[in-house]
Amino acid sequence: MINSAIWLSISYMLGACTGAAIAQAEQIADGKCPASGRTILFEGDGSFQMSAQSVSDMIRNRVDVVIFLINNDGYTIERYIHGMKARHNWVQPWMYLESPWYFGAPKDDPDYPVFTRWATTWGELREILENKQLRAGKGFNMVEVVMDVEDAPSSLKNLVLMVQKRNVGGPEGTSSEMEMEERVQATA
Ligand SMILES: Cc1ncc(C[n+]2csc(CCOP(=O)(O)OP(=O)(O)O)c2C)c(N)n1
Ligand SMILES: [Mg+2]
Repeated sequence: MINSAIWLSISYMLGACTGAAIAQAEQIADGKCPASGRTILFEGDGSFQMSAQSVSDMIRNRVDVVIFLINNDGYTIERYIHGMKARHNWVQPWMYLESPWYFGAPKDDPDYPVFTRWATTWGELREILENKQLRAGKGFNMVEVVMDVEDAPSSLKNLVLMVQKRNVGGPEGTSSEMEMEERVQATA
């Protein structure tokens, strides 16, 4: 597993995923990796927008990949750190699932199938996860998972709170810190 550590450089994972998938295909061909091996990427919408042209490289190199694109309308981690209402944390809503077509993916090529789906509920996601083509991981597979703007794991919310408290340096909270604490409690 390759993990982009929290709040380090975003967006390189699309390129890293391309390299990992090419390496995995070579290892499968050499018998060094089980043939059932798959390359699966979880990518934020904001991160995707910084290096979307990697999809072009994936298609050009016929990379077998499964991408889960987490669409929460922008930079949610930044919202938690710098404020929910900051305008610069929103990104232009793209038609993410059109990206393979824009970058010239083959239509109806059995050697390189393209699978795209959109999930807005758990039920839709569960159904997509049952799909045989997605599970096989062959070709270009992309699932756009739509989330609420403020949806984030409690571990992230608590981390942000802890860092904010440490940065303030005193026992008294600032108003934005207290706002954040209320928000964490409200959404826990
Ligand atoms: C190269 C780079 N630019 C900017 C940042 C600052 N930054 C950290 S997280 C983030 C937003 C990530 O948005 P997204 O991928 O949509 O993830 P989300 O938090 O919404 O799940 C930004 C801009 C960074 N870490 N690295
Ligand atoms: Mg996002």
